[in-house]
Amino acid sequence: KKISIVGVPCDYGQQRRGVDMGPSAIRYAGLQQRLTNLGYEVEDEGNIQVIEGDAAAQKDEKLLNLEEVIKVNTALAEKVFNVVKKDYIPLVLGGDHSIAIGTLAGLSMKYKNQGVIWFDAHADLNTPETTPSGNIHGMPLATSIGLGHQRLTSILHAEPKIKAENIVIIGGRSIDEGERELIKTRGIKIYTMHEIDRLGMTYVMEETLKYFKQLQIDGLHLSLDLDALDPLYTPGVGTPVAGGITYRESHLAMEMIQESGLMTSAEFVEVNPILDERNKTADVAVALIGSLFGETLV
Ligand code: DIR
Ligand code: MN
Ligand code: MN
Ligand code: MN
Repeated sequence: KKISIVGVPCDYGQQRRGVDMGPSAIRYAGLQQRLTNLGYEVEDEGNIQVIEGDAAAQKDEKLLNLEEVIKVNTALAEKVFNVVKKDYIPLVLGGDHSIAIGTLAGLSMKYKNQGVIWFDAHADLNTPETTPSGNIHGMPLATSIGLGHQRLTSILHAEPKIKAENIVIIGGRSIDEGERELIKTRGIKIYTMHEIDRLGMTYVMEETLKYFKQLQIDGLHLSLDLDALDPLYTPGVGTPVAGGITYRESHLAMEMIQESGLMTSAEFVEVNPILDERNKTADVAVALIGSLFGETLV
């Protein structure tokens, strides 16, 4: 029962400043105490260094801040690999969602058949060809299955970091045309808000976890974008979308992931303190992390 916290103060994957302060906001919401209370040995690795680039050198409007995003994700991938090598559970704090590129690259060095739960209002399956924004935080899942800019898909090694069929997206409600196409052609599993409304979160999580057991995954990563929740609960995100997952539903999902015993790593991203209300979104992140790591009501 050992957890390593890795902060990634990166805001280069999108265009709203402030998400680089996410790791501090989550730490100040009492993260470490929450985990030690559960009996974990917790090590805080501090933050990955995020190097500012030459703004004038940025020319590709389909891949904004590409050089910075490559640098931070390469450093993060190496760090995550080191954490899993010494048998700690990586808990990565964003930063914008582009950092999942590095997290998944690092994890792929140990887990050859890892499953990924992508808790998000978005599918993050854009490529430089399909992106409506040029924001790399809309591309990490596509990148991790090997699609997109070669320098992003080849961090640590040239192989895809995950298989398309090992992905389950939960909470989707803002999906772009190119992403829809990929979901269909690659057979990516998604439970949109429609399915969550119709089937209930209990059923959705039961199906998801059953699916991963069938796949005989050797590791399960949870990548949680705080915009998966309704902005009522997590207003401090860069791209809020109405009609999201509730506070209770998201806790239930975390508790069911814990109960499954499958989870081997997690990341919490897109907390932007500038857009937040009294650190509400970071507080929710820490409460969810508590449930994910085994807090129960009694
Ligand atoms: C949109 C927004 N699909 C894009 N993506 C976001 O820019 O690619 N992902 N916000 O979290
Ligand atoms: Mn996302
Ligand atoms: Mn999102
Ligand atoms: Mn986002």
